[in-house]
Amino acid sequence: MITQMLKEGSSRMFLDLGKTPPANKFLEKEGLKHQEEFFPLRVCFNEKLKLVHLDHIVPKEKLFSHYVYVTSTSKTFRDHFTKMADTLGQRFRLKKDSLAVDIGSNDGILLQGLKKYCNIVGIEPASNIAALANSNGIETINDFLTNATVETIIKEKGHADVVCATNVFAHTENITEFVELVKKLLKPDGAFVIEIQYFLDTIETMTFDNIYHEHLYYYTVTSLQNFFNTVGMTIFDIEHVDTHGGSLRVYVQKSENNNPQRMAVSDYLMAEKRKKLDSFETYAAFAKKVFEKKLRLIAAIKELREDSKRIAAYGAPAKSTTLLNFCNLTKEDIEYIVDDNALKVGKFAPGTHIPVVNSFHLGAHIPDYLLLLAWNFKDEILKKVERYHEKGMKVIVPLPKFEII
Ligand code: JHZ
Repeated sequence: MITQMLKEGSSRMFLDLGKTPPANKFLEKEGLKHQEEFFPLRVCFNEKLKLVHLDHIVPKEKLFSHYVYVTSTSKTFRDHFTKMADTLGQRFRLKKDSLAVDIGSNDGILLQGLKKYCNIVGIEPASNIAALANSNGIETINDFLTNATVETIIKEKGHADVVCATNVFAHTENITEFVELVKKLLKPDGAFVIEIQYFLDTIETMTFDNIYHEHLYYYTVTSLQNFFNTVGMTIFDIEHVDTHGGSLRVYVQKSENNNPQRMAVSDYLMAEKRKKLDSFETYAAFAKKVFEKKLRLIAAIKELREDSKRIAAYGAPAKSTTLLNFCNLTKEDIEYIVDDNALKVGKFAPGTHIPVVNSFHLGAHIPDYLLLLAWNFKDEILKKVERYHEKGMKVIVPLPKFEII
């Protein structure tokens, strides 16, 4: 088990982001009266596995049994997953009697696209989100990936041609057990397709706010390959995708399945060696720059506040919990956060207690500056706030590159 290996192995911490609440634990008004739970957010490098990981694990039931993130909120993601469904449908020649399973299927946006090719089923641990998917006609089992879930699917629908886990694999503590269940679920020649944030991109773009308790592991191709080799699986292709500041789509098969490995895999491995992703010093240098970014942002906000400028924010993504808490920005600095996800509106941001409002509020209370916390949707959100921008409201983009537009 990888967590066991990590405990035995030599992991060294390189970045301490302080204590933060779970990134998606938005509070109801009532919840403000109670003490919130904060957990250490520390990042380590394991020399043996060349793997970056958190050293404090928040139990998964606390994070995922009720969820507020709805994938389809942004057009960018609706388009991304619709396109991904077509890529998989065509690449694996999925047909009416094929089966695609999505683990952590959220509101079912990927399966919605796959449905026109083959049979589908989702596995989603958050009861409210699974109910949403089912009500949208996407058959979804409300559970984590367990042996019982896998057996039910095999019994009712057979083995899977494709199993997907997008933005789920980095969230899973016991990946050995997880992958054993995926292998059981897959046909002998089936494909396991994951999407993960790529830690090389995180380092190069300095998008450190993507570090929060839901993400236990921060993968590179080197660390992924090291892991898959221990469980009889082989990476046979990799594509770069530009979600979340830079991610990888990784195609994995059972090792006995000998599909030729695409050049992309060795290209990534060589590039990572060149960029010294196997060395602790690379990560220590990244950590140093994280603190420089923090100081830059705090200084800019403080200067504006001293100048009596009103600041609000757009987007209450999970990553904003890291950024705001790490930079000690509170409701004294940021008046409100606009989010288009109805499950977040009316609540208060974890740790900072900044109120989350809908976009009508922005129209009625136009600030001097709008901090773009969902910086990964810069173009989509800039379009939405264009008319306020034209009236003089400025937009602060905190990451990857600090800029004021
Ligand atoms: P977004 C999610 O992280 C959650 P987050 C999860 N834990 C994970 O692992 C990562 O993805 C990878 C809002 N928004 O997608 C919607 C608008 O309001 O960057 C979201 O609240 N209007 C699974 O939460 C937030 O911004 C808009 O027009 O960091 C974006 O969250 C748009 C475009 C977005 O993921």
